[in-house]
Amino acid sequence: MTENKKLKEWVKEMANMCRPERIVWIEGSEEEKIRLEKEAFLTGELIQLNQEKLPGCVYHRTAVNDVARTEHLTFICTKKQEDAGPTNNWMSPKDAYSKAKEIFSGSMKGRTMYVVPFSMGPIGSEFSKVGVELTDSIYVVLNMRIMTRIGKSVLEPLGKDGKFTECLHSKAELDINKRLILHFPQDNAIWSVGSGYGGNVLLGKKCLSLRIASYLARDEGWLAEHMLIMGIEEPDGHIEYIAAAFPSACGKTNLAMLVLPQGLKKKGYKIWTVGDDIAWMRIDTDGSLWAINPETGFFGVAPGTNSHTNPNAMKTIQRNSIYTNVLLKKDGTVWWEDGDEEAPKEGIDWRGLPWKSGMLDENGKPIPGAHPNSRFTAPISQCPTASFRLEQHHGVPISAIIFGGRRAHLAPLVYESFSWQHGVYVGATMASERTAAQFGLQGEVRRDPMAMLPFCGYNMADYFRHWLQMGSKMIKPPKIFHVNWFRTNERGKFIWPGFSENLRVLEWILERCNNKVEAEKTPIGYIPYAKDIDLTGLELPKGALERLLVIDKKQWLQELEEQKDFFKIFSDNLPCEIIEEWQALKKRFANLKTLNAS
Ligand code: OXD
Ligand code: MN
Repeated sequence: MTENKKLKEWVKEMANMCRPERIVWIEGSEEEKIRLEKEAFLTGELIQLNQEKLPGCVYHRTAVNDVARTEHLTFICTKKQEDAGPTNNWMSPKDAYSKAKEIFSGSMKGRTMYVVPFSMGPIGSEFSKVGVELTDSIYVVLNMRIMTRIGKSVLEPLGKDGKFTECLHSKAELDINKRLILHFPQDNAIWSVGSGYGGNVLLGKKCLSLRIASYLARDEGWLAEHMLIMGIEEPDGHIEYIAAAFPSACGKTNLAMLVLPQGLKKKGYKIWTVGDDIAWMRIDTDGSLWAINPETGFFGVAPGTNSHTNPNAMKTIQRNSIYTNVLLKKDGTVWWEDGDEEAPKEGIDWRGLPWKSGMLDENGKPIPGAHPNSRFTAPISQCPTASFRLEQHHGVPISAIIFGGRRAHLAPLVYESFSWQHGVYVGATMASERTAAQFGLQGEVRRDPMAMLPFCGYNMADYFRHWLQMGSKMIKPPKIFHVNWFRTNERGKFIWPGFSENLRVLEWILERCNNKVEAEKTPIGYIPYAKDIDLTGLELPKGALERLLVIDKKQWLQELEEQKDFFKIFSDNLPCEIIEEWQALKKRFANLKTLNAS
């Protein structure tokens, strides 16, 4: 299927190590998909769902100890440890290859090795990167089919000597003690073994599009980011695009495809979804930043997705989707906590065990039917708000970059940075509080610069430097904002309703980008005057918006100390611009006599 010498040799070499029974090159056709599904139904790797209610949908369960990204088993394998930096696990390439070779050796015995050529980004676009994933999992092939462009059409432009990222995956024994997710940025290679969970094995996603891509992007002068991309069309047809970075499980998918809140419907906006997880951004000849979503699908968290939080996702996943680790109902449909339906009386849970509504564990806690990190994989093209620019090689121009985290108190609903450099500092000091669903102390603040902590493929101090340099190369850099949908009141309840209503904040952001509204200058940045957030049709308690915009000096002084502790891990390598911004913020607070401090 290919004339590419390097590809042919590499497939042969990897097959010699993994020893599959056969090798199948994936061409990407519909017939091939049906053939693979049938095969997986026979072995139980997949279960066909009720085809009347969920046409084209299938179901899969991963091993019980293999339900999330295993960050502690994820390594950046550069020759020098300092190139991976203090925030990544590091292993020397020599050790990594030798450890992984032991696990890969003979791991595909009796299995088929699928060769999946894929393109991240429209085939042939200047933005795009080609990868080839070798895998012994049909589930992986079918997911890659939704999440990326795969098959013959990718190999043609690769030609005889085109470059590609080598992506090797084997489930091996699905043993957590023999699991490694290894990145070799200097070899443009990824080796993942011992897992079947999406984030570890769909190698085009986090591994290539963020870790390897961020490394390539630094060398080639662009940005690979953990960001959604969406367009907001005004009634006159003009569309502004924004890119937003929030840590995992903070609502990127919901924001990317929001529906208009009732109260703003008459304004006639239209939302366009470009992507919900990854943005690749380049400076174009016009001196501004343009972005593509390299993916073609959503790999979204099911629990909590419903017709209130995300009606467009609910419409997207009714057909041709893969459901993983949700509850399987007796009628061959699926269910998850905080979805649209009441819990069924019974079903088979994500572990494959009989489940009854109201079942409790030994500590008296409800036993979930779906795993909290259960997922749907669905094509973006099925999303009612899918952008018409998804296949355009140029991408979309970005007017605003938004950073955000989950902070119960500190950060106001929204603020605008003073400059690109200040915005990079805002992104570099991003943080989020752990929720009950995450391991660790509830409420504990976890620093997650640009939401890239688990995904930056090189030293994060150099990553900040790269961001700073990108700013100086742009004639019209996007403005940088910070949002926090999660401020709570004294009873611990969210003050801002979130979801659709977030459009009211995006509206202000775009007005600022177009110099249409004034804003109040505070030490942390510009915040809206309460009158400038359109609350038409939204019943907020009196004074709530003002409370959402309060900046508490005491809390910020404490935050500055915590940031200082975080910076220490980068020692001398932290760019001086970041330190300057920290000092300037401290000074602005010191010079302040009074502030609307609570
Ligand atoms: C994530 C994801 O973990 O997108 O960020 O799956
Ligand atoms: Mn993500």
